[in-house]
Amino acid sequence: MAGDLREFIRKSNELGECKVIEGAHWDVEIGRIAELSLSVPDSPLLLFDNVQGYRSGYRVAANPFSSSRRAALALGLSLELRGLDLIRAWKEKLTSLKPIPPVYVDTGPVRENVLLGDAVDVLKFPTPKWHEFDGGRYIGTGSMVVLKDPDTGWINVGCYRSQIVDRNTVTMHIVPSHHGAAIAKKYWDRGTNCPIALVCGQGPQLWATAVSPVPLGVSEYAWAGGLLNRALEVVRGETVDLPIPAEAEIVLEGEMPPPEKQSAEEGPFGEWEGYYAGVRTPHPVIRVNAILHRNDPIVLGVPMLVGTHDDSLTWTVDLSAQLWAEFEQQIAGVQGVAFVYAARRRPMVVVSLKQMYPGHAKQAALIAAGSYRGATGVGRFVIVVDEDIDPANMSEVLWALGTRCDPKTQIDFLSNRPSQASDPRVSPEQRRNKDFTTSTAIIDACRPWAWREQFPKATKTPPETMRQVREKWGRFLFD
Ligand SMILES: Cc1cc2nc3c(=O)[nH]c(=O)nc-3n(C[C@H](O)[C@H](O)[C@H](O)COP(=O)(O)O)c2cc1C
Ligand SMILES: [Mn+2]
Repeated sequence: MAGDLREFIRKSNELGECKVIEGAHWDVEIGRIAELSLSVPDSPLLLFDNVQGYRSGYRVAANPFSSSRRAALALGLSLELRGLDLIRAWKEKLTSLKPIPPVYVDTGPVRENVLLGDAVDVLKFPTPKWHEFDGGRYIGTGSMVVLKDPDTGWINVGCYRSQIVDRNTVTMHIVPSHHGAAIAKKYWDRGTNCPIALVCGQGPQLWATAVSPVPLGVSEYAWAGGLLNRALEVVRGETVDLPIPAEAEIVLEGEMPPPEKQSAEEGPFGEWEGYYAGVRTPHPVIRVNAILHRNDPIVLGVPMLVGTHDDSLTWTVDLSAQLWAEFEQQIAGVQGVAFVYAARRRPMVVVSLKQMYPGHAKQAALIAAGSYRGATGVGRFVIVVDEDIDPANMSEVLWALGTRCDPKTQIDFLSNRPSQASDPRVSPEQRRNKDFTTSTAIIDACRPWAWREQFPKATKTPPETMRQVREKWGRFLFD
């Protein structure tokens, strides 16, 4: 399994899935190249070197998880798995995962360069302005933020974006429902600054964990250790008492003053939904007191581009598997769960269900809509399909929708559901009232339970039979 970011890049290269691109400009060009690359499936990791105006060796890695094989590599799964098989394998692994707490070591590559005082300059790194109308350069996209609960000592790691303000100031953007927001507030309520470390470039397990709905009170570091099958090595921060991954690329250490004391304009940013929906508003800042970085550091960039194909498959796979695991705690019959990348993942989820009793489909939909792992924000469409439909195959899902769903009787609506400022469909009036809510459609695209036995038989050949046909005849068609 790949440990740090460099090992992941090396292994990606061995798979023939890494391209080095030289001479691109940080000002929108890197973002556009990364977006273009996502127009084909299973595109390579892009490593930008010799970025215009920057030293050779100071690099940006983009589209890290834009192929099934690299998603499997990151999650420690068999590289041949794809689609629902990949989601299933990850669900099985995460439900048996045993967290392993991190261990402190004296030093590590992250301490190859320790910058303090006047030497602190975040502009040293070739940080992209990712999208044309972004309000600034975002050093924190594929990043992770380390915070400590002042009451319990619990260490939380989450991915929250960060924009450069000046050489020693960056912004911090944490959605109020996320763990990081609750921790920062505890410091601010006491009138103190919140110690923080922003890691820009870390191994794939840490990334996958930072963006995963790991339960409250469980440290993402321990979760990543479980995933690595060994304790993650951390060093103590130079100016903050926080654990820092020993093999991280770049770390900004600092403090977040209460926002009423200091804040800075943030945004707009090309949001994950694919719009500049959030306006430029004051946000908390990190006063950067120290920078640690490796020689020839690599900024990991995951700006959530709207490509034809997924640039963060690990995230899509994890969200789907987490919700599937949640189902297994609650009801029988669920055959698979998949968030839909093209609908920007969270707004649309498909659940495949073997119906076993009246009302089963609606119950499954409500669980998907209501669980923390399924519905932390902008959940707009829940689609339930029968067990013969692969929820990760949109062609099959649309077949079910087009042929088994009577819209008037099989679609229900919920209202006042959690959304957030990045949601483009929050109306101007809602936005003024800070009413960040959405409605949700629950679409039952299953054969109606009451007369399912009379539902016309499908013409589609079952997969087992088709496998036999492929074995016998496939070579005439596909070789
Ligand atoms: C590329 C990417 C960018 C993200 N940016 C943010 C962000 O700016 N703010 C935020 O609160 N969550 C953001 N998230 C979502 C959180 O990282 C994710 O929900 C995570 O589980 C939160 O961790 P926590 O529950 O420990 O706070 C982002 C996720 C991804 C994949
Ligand atoms: Mn957390």
